[in-house]
Amino acid sequence: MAKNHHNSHELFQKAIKLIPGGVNSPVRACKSVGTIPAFIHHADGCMIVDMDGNAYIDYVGSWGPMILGHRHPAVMEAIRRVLERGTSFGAPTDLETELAQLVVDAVPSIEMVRMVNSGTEATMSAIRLARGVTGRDLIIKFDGCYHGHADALLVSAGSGVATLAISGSPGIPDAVASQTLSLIYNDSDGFVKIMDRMGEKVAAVIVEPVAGNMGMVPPVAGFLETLRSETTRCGSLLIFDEVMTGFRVAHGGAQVLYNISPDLTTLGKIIGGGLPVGAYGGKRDIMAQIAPQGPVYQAGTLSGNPLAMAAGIATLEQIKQPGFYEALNAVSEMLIDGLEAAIRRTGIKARAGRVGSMAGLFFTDKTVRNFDDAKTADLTLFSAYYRGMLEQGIYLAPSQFEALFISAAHGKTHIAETVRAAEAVFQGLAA
Ligand code: KE4
Repeated sequence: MAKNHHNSHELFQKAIKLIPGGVNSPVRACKSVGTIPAFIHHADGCMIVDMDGNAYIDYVGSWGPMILGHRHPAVMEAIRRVLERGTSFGAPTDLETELAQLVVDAVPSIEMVRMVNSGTEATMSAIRLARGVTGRDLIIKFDGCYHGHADALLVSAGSGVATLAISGSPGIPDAVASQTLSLIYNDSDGFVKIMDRMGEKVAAVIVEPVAGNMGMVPPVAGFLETLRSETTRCGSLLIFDEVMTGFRVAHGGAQVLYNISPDLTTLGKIIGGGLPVGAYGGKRDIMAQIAPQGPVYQAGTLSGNPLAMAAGIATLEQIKQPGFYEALNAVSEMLIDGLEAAIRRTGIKARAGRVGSMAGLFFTDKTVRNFDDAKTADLTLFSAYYRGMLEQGIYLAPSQFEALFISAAHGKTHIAETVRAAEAVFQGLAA
């Protein structure tokens, strides 16, 4: 029986009168998949429940933070405990140092770290720091990679920009946009050619070490190594944007998985356990340039917020337990194996893949290595798949250019149900 979305419809009609597009982040509007957003009432474990009482198996996980699943007891207890002390002080607390230590212990390239309130703030600050440290202006990013909505980075971006086919955005001065070059992801030769020509002007190269904002696209062999060697050769900084991959694809992030040591790393999502947190960190001599220790200014009223720190600490304490990633990756493998079997059985034109518990499904039979490849995906087919899966009780990111996230709360029964639903939807689409 078709799900009832009456309350979500009513709430959306109210929201669009007061909030642009009715949402506080564009991709949530579900415009590209032809539906209105389900307004959520609550979530628990791997399940999310909307305002009409419809329950779904959740593969968005708040776009990555909920690696433990929703309302994990340790996270909820940590927030309750700190709540008794207050909500915000605008002064240092022991909690910030505790989370900083957990990050430094886990991420090999980070010796010092600064907390901010979002991934955008983290990448914006890392870019400013790289420009301040090198005295150079030019930034290199890659088409389809999304690093938040700071002016310098909102060019040829992925995620919502790709979903909404916004090429950059009005409001970004040419003078700013011209200082950012966007190259082809996984194109090592093209990158070397640019660095040969202008490497000495490049302040930083920022990359998603596993792309998650053009759909999930892993680095091809040698790509990250080339970024590392060329930036070292040219005196530019290499920034790994691990807002999505950090503590997701491995405990130490993609830099551990691929054994690359960036100069700066940006983090977010998981380190906040669902509360607003971002962070940037790196070698001591670089981070020492940040105010008030150094001259590069960056600040934030709610940076290091005690509740957010508590949620992050509780989350990182859980995921550092022995066996956490092995178990999470085993369940993730089950999902991909199941989807691939369903694709074979139904003959639907689609490709599934994963890095750790960050997964992707492209509606194309082409191997996807960059944004142009990703754009060969059949968006009409994806939209029908999205709507079909929602009706089957599976909650996915409403865009072909996003990733799926599996949490520790996803069990074998949830995966089996997801694969069953996908096969049923594929059958209908392939017919
Ligand atoms: P926030 O400013 O949204 O916290 O983080 C920006 C960001 C930076 N870097 C990477 C690699 C990211 O994936 C993100 C944000 N991710 C998107 C999901 N694709 C957030 C979802 C949204 O925009 O609502």
